[in-house]
Amino acid sequence: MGEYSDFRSDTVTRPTENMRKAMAEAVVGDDVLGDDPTVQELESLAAEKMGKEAALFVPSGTMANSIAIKAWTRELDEVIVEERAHLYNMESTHMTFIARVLPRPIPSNRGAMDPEEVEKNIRKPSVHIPRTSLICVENTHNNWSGAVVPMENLEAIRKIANNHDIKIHFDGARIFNASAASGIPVKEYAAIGDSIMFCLSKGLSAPVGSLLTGPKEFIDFARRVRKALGGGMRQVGVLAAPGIIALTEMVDRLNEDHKRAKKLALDIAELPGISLNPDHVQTNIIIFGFNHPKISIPEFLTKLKDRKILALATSEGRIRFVTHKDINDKDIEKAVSAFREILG
Ligand code: TLP
Repeated sequence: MGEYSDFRSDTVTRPTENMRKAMAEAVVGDDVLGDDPTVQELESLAAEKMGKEAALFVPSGTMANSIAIKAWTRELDEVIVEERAHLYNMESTHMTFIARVLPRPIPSNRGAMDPEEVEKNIRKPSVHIPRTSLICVENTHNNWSGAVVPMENLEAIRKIANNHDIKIHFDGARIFNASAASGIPVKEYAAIGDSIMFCLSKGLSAPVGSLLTGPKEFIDFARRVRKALGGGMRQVGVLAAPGIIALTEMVDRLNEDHKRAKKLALDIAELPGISLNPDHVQTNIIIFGFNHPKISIPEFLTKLKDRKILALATSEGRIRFVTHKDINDKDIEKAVSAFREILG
């Protein structure tokens, strides 16, 4: 992307020098046959970091979520999801397409579902209606501007799940961002979920991959589902190697991204046409409403692009900026100047 400042997502980061070196030097085997030592190392590291028995390396966050839902449910079941959840809105309907279960979306306060509301939506057993078998939570919450969902809320939902013998799957695509922002160790968040997935290719800057973690029996089954979905990969140690660097070298810098996002939010919040509460920017995602008397969202994005700045419109008519390793202080200054110039 050269001279562009690319705020579209933290997925756009390029691998670090150490990652490229690790890829070149990775010892590999055939992972479908179970003998790629670099993948094994990454999976052990992931399981250890999350405090779970086992982990599975998958190509994407979407595949991790779809496998988890498939593995925890069966047809005729229903899954409680937060209404703006990524796995419900942005993953091409795998809940119905792959797991063949019904989503039951419920509203939230910036990603935190009211525990009473969750409990009310758990179905009573009946021949007429679906069985509630799973609750999904997400943290940080992408579509709530990267909000950190409070631990007390997650714990209250865990209690309810226990009382009703229901599993929890945790979409922790950006769990390391949540932990960096709140100071709560990732293991404590991970303990909320029977399973948790996280992504290597977002804030942690690896080129590809996510890890699904959970009990050994669940991961054994997940491995079969991954194969059935065509996600069995062979000498994939070359992709696991940068993942190991992501986990060992890239976690401690996430608060830099959060600080830059906050700075950008504070500097643009008062400009005409923008509706944004900078207090709501807790991590690296800034989502704001845009309603300008003279400029539409596509026009605004084009004007930004003319100034070598890339951002995305969300499906609900808002604009999203994301900070990451390849965004520095100069990119923030450039964006703020462009906003001022365009919006006046
Ligand atoms: N999010 C992407 C896009 O929305 C597709 C992004 O740019 O933020 N869970 C969460 C919370 C996510 O934000 C994403 C990706 C996923 C799951 C899916 O991961 P991938 O893109 O690897 O399938």
